Amino acid sequence: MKLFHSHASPFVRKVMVVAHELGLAGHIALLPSAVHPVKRDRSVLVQHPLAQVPTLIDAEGNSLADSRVICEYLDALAGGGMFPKDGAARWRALNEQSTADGLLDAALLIRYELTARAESERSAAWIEGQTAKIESALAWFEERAAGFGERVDIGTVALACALGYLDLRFSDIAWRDDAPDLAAWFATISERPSMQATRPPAG
Ligand SMILES: N[C@@H](CCC(=O)N[C@@H](CS)C(=O)NCC(=O)O)C(=O)O
Repeated sequence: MKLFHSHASPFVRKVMVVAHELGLAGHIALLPSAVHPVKRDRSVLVQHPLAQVPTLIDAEGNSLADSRVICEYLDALAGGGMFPKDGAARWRALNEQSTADGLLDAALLIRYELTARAESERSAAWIEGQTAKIESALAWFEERAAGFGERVDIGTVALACALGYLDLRFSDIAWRDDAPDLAAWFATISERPSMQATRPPAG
């Protein structure tokens, strides 16, 4: 399998953490990409119309996007492990994944506002709205963090990757100040080999 990736992408990181946890990381060759919402990367575009990372090319040459589909695909390939099979545990993990991904979508919208748009086109109200979304998602997770325990599934992995991205790109958001339980939980899960192996380079 091949994966179009970028070192800083939190969605790619989620896929690779899942791959490490499932023992599949060694079967995935990383392909470089230069994806951008405006200047699209044609090498990814010819494989998938959204031209985003992560995009996976499977062993038969089929392309798969996005991170949720790729993670579920890898989980099926490995015979399960990262997606609780049914009942409340499944809906909880999927809902946590959606919320963590939504937090990341808001963070990326801010990032693109600041890096892909001319200064004269930027909207302070837009950035404020997306920041509020990040803050309310963090508060939602803080309410739940004490109950995470040692659970490692698609919900907690998505959250860990989202928090890692905030630390990488939004160090001005001092999220630990208002989320002590989340901070303690994140420090522990960050020690896992899967998280260590996928740590983005600083900068
Ligand atoms: N929902 C997608 C989001 C992927 C995404 O936003 N990837 C970013 C990089 S972190 C990207 O490819 N940006 C370029 C673009 O949006 O065209 C997923 O879960 O994979």
